[in-house]
Amino acid sequence: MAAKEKVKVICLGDSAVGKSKLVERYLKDNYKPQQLSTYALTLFKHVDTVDDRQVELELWDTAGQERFQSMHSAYYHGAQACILVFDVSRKITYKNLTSWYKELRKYRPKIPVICVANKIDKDPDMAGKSFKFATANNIEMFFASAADGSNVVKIFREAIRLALHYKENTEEYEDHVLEELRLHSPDENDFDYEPEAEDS
Ligand SMILES: Nc1nc2c(ncn2[C@@H]2O[C@H](COP(=O)(O)OP(=O)(O)O)[C@@H](O)[C@H]2O)c(=O)[nH]1
Ligand SMILES: [Mg+2]
Repeated sequence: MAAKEKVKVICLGDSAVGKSKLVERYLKDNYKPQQLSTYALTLFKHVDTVDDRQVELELWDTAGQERFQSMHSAYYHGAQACILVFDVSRKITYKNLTSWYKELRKYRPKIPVICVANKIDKDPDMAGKSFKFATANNIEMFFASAADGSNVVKIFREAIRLALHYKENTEEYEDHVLEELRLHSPDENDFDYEPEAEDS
């Protein structure tokens, strides 16, 4: 049998929009988080079948750091797709998509993004509405409910599909160069874990 393809997909969005619930819904019985406390993230490995191909998914979920409106660069490193979530019942989480998207693009300029309007069970009238953020950035948009499971599996499979597509159509050296450029351009907004570096 051919070796399994591997993809890394990351979840982004404000605190309490339902990222972890969506992941949990998707993984169901396989929900075994590996907490990496250093980076404030949770990592899941899961094998899924998409278009008759077995894919080893590495799914990254935040574990609190998103409260600071920014993630460590390691979170973005090597990601091939991003699921960007907001809560339809809290407008601010929609507004903040812009800053999440900006940070994502700083590290991963070209990876595919899926925008998820979650908690649609709370406000079914929102379903079908078009959201400027998604149309303006030409991002695929899904309405979901982690509570009742609507669209959840579909979203993750679509993310895997897009990640595979990205992997197959982006030369590895190009990806590498983009990341190197990023790593070597200092940015004052970079999060630094060294407490010594804080005051100057
Ligand atoms: N009604 C409803 N509540 C949800 C949904 N998804 C998540 N929640 C609730 O929202 C809260 C935050 O969810 P969580 O997954 O921890 O959000 P995270 O911080 O983005 O990971 C929890 O109380 C969830 O039960 C949903 O689709 N519908
Ligand atoms: Mg969470």
